[in-house]
Amino acid sequence: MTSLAGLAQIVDEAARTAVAIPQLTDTLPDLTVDDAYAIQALSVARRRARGERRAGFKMGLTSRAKMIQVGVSEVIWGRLTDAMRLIEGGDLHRAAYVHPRVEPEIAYILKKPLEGEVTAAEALSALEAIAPAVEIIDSRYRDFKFALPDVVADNSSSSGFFVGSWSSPSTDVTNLGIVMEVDGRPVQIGSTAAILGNPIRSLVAAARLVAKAGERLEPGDIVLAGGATAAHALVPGMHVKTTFQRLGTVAFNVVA
Ligand code: 0L1
Ligand code: MG
Repeated sequence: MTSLAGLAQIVDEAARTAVAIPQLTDTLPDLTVDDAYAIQALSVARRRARGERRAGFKMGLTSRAKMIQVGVSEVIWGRLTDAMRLIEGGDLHRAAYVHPRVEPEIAYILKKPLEGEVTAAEALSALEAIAPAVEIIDSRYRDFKFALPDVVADNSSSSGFFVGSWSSPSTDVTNLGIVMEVDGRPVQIGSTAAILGNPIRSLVAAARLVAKAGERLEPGDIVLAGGATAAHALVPGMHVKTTFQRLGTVAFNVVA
């Protein structure tokens, strides 16, 4: 059987070269979710070895819309690096991805560590700031189709993120309206309440799930709380603008 390091190389190379691969579970139907998190860690270690730096974590499948869209019903997580962060108001290069999609999220940045079982109040008191954000997800699997171990091994589809202006950590983001527009036309409408009923629950879950992997959330980490709507496919020529009630906007252009 291919080693976990070998599988990490396969998913990492697929991401690096933007070439789609078959699902790992096609040939390894017994691959477990624990194996998949080990593959994810090894594939992100390869990025780190190329010079990318830790930026934080992303939570995935935190809304019903997302679970229905991909047919997987469990909250998952992945790792962010500095190379995944894109400049708000700037360009996204379509050629760097297999089949990118965008989804609106809330970004938290921490001023204190969070580890293991924490309460929502403890999570709130660890916040440095809150911002509107969008995540670029890009499953490296053909046709954006995968089973749970596949997507976890593939860093939970994480491939990029844009963050808007930071607001006070006391900003109430429990139920804020969100409108994502493409070329001025609304394509997704939702609320931050779609993120586990309250996005702070996503940060609580991040502290717990990351601790299971022997890690903790550190000061300076960004945590993306998860998509509030279904994700929208990106093609060159699009101008994407997402407006978050109270928090502001996040915009970018898709270029070839
Ligand atoms: O961030 C997410 O909710 C996505 C997790 C992976 C599933 C997908 O690629 O849509
Ligand atoms: Mg997401």
